[in-house]
Amino acid sequence: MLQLSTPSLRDAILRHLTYSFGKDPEHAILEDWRMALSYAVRDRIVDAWFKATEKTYETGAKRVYYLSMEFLIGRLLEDGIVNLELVEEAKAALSEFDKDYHEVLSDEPDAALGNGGLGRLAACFLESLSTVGCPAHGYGIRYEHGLFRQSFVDGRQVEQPETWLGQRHAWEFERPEVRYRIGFGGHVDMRGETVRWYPGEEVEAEAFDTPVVGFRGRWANTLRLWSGRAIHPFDLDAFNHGDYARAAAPEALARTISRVLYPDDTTEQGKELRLKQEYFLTAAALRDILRRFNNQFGDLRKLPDKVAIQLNDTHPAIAGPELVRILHDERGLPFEDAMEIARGTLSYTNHTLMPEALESWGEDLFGRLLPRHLQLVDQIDNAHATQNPSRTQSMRADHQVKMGQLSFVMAHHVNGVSALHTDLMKTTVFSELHRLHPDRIVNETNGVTPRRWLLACNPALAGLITDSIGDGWIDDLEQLQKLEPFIEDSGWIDRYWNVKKSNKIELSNWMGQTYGLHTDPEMLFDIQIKRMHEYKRQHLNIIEAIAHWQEIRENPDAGWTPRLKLFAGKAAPGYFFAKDIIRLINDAAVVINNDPVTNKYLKIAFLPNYNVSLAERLVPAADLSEQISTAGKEASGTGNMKFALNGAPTVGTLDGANVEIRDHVGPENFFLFGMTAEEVMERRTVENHARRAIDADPRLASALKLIREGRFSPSEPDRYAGVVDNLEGPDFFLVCSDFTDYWRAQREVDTAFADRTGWARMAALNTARSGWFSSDRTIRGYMADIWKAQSLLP
Ligand code: GPU
Repeated sequence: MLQLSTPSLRDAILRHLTYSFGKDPEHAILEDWRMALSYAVRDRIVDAWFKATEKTYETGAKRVYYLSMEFLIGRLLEDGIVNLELVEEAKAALSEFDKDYHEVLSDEPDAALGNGGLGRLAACFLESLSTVGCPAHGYGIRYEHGLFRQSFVDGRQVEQPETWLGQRHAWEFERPEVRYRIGFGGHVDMRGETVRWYPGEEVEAEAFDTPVVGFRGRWANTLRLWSGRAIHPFDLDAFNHGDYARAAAPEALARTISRVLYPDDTTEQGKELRLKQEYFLTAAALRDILRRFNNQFGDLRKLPDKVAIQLNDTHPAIAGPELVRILHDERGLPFEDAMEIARGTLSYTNHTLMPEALESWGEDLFGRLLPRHLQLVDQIDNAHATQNPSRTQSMRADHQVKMGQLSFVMAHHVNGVSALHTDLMKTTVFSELHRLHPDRIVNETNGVTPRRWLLACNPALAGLITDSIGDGWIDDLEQLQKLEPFIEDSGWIDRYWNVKKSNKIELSNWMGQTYGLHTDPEMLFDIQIKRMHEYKRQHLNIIEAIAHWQEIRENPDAGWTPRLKLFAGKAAPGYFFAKDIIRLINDAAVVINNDPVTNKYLKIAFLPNYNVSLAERLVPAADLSEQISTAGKEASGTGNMKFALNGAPTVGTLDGANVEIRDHVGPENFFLFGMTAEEVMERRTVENHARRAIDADPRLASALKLIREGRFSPSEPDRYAGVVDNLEGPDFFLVCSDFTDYWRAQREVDTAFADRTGWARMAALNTARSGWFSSDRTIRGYMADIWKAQSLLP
């Protein structure tokens, strides 16, 4: 391979500034500096990338393909700098040009190609796959517009389009030579044994590659995103007739397919364009995978030995029928063999049990867009029924195609994302399929990458840890256990506490400058950041805050623990209840923050436009992590892990990975409250459960009364009538039933926080015992249990 000597970062920045961007230091704007630094870093990543690719070819190793409709990668420059251990060099180089490192990093727009946990998990997985040296590709869609930008007008959420490509983006390589035609609609031609699909409409998928570098630059994988283009981009005939709109129409239509990310999190949209996007991603990825496999190995029967394809939820579930179609219709393998090869290659991760998120498509729409695939789904379903005579549920009931069942049947392994979630999969949604295939479901509890979620976002804590136990923890996070002996040392605990304090001061200053929000870093920083959803129960949090406010007002001098409650999160644009909760929090914040009697003790803020970068600011400064979903509803959670790792104990329910976090950090370092998943199911059957809970708790009753009477919306007193009606009536997510115990847990938090040393120890124990929640551990689990893939690192 071509060997070039590596210039110093300073020289590389100057070269790129000059020759890639045509600026000298005097005329360069911030974006030029950001781009020049990015290119300088990118050059080094490319070196690692080529080496990894060579090694993968040389060894003929099995490759992993992670198919996901979302990759919530955020900013990439700091990731690259941190993973290549260039932080000090980059700071020094920039300061030679009088540029501030953090200012340059902050110029990069977030790539928000995802909604929430599922998309961020995919991004953490990519980084861990590279860090552990597993040959892998991520496949996704290059949305022109990622998740919308959120702002508030009179407390209400307003959505604006996001335009991450509006500024220059440093990380992708366009691959105009990698293009596939993707078809939709049309008809199926059956001639005896030979079946052919003739699509009625075609678009082209073009590849854009982003290298993803692992820690210390020892390995790099590829994120390949597909962009839609027209096959014949321009209708010259229409143009010549003066019809310019019609002339440009083919291009506009084709580009629509990768235009925007659907802004729904754990709810299904069921729109035609969404199904098109799903097939577009999947079909392009499979063509690419098979081309690469063909070049290197050829014999399709070896596919399961050389290729592992992971389906991130059911969104790419069409991969099952598509792979069967290619192997059977196009390559001529018998249907049964095609099935076996496809199943040997595919595996499926389930991320929710909530019925509204389980994808299913009406057969009319499905058959219109993918006529051959509908036939194959039937054939797959029939074969499965024949092989399993005791089966009662079809994936084709009610004129629907049920993507969860299809994915299960087409996968050699199906995994849940936390121990509790996996158990519930076996007993609820997939109980029949689990009975028929008892070895198929496995658990792989989620994790987060410690490079981004500790080393990069919390340099002060990372520094203390490395000072104390060396830097082996960065890619072997369980080494954090070595911190435990230090926790007995009061001098060390002081240092730990000072780290947290400095992070809180930094956040406070930033919030002051950015939002004009004045906060006292001495307060307990209580943070709930995640998508807005009834099951995540941000309303439980704000109702408790209102009740607490009342209590402080009644007795202002009772020595309250001062608390700052921070919220952030987006609601799907069509999810009106969730938007009401945002508005309620904003309205309540105005009233409570302006109460001179109480505002030393309680302050509330909802920060707009939650994204990965905002999380990176908030997580290191948190004292308390709110993980308060209705038990049985949050598949795992991953924010919960980021907080624990950064020394914020959890107030939470026994839901998702909270259960495992509590097991690891110890029950005495976790504020547990609420019903268990089993008790939740019981409680739902109790008549008037909400009413009973309200009647039993005057604090809850009076908080709900204040909301109903318009205490927080004086100009429109019945603004929240709908919200309160829901809580007093169906209250499906059992806010009222869990309120009293939540309130108790919060008072325990108050008492515990008043003991500074005790709290600091608890926080430090959370850090020391969170090592298991590294996504490196998760990825090694997938490699061993599901993919049978090897690391290629020495
Ligand atoms: N999740 Br389904 C999403 O973020 N979006 C989805 O569409 C679906 C699930 C989340 C789960 O809600 C969360 O509990 C989990 O930690 C995360 O996926 C990653 O597994």
